[in-house]
Amino acid sequence: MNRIFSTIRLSDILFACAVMFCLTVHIKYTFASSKSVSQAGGMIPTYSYKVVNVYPHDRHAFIQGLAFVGGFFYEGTGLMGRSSLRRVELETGNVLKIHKIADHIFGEGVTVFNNKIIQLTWKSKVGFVYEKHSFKLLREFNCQTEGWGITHDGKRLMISDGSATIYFLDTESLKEIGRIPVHDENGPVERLNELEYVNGKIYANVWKTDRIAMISPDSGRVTGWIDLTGLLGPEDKSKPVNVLNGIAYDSENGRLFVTGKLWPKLFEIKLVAPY
Ligand SMILES: [Ca+2]
Repeated sequence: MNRIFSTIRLSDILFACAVMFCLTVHIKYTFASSKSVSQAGGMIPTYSYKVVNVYPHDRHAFIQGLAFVGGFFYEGTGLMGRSSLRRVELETGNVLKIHKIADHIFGEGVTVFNNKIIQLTWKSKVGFVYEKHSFKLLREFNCQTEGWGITHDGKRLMISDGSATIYFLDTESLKEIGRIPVHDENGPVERLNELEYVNGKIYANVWKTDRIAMISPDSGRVTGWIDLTGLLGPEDKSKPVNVLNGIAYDSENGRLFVTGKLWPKLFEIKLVAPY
């Protein structure tokens, strides 16, 4: 009797241990999973901003591309019949040089790579390469996607097409050499627009928002957000303005500039960390 009782007790104990072990493993992985998701979401900081300088800007310029090189802005403007490439003076907003694009083409992003300017177009599946100083057209090239924003990291071009994908292009052949899907903790980040490469990150305007995504070029992960709500005041909206679009980085002096489509002002800002 005692032997049977001992056997039953031993099996009960083993069964109880097995149940406890399974419960422990389940609870551990359940909590670990929700914790990592929570931490991933909570760890993406949202930066605010401080305005350092305000400069006048041509409010008729439907800004689709913005770059700052050698003390000047290089701008690409859009809309049918109003698209152009411009060299613009920082302090005054004066247009120092302009190249108008054919009326049937909608101009998009621009970037300056060495002594060349590369300009995208929206749906024409063509891009332009100009000599930086003279704006002489050096070549045209084919685009596989719509053209929205463009920037570079010194080694490759980076292009957006309004989706959640950043495409990398070879700087000579202008052919695709890779791509990354851009995402945050909620999934793909769509409508990536004007781009700027800043200190190892790709900054991207998100179309129809006041937000800029800071993207890792290696993983496509959004590592931070910039919230520019309120940058353009009500006094600047007496005439029609469109969305925030246009980021330029002065890498020599560490200045970050932003503007928008049909905005009468261009801002130098500093980012303010959330903590
Ligand atoms: Ca830019």
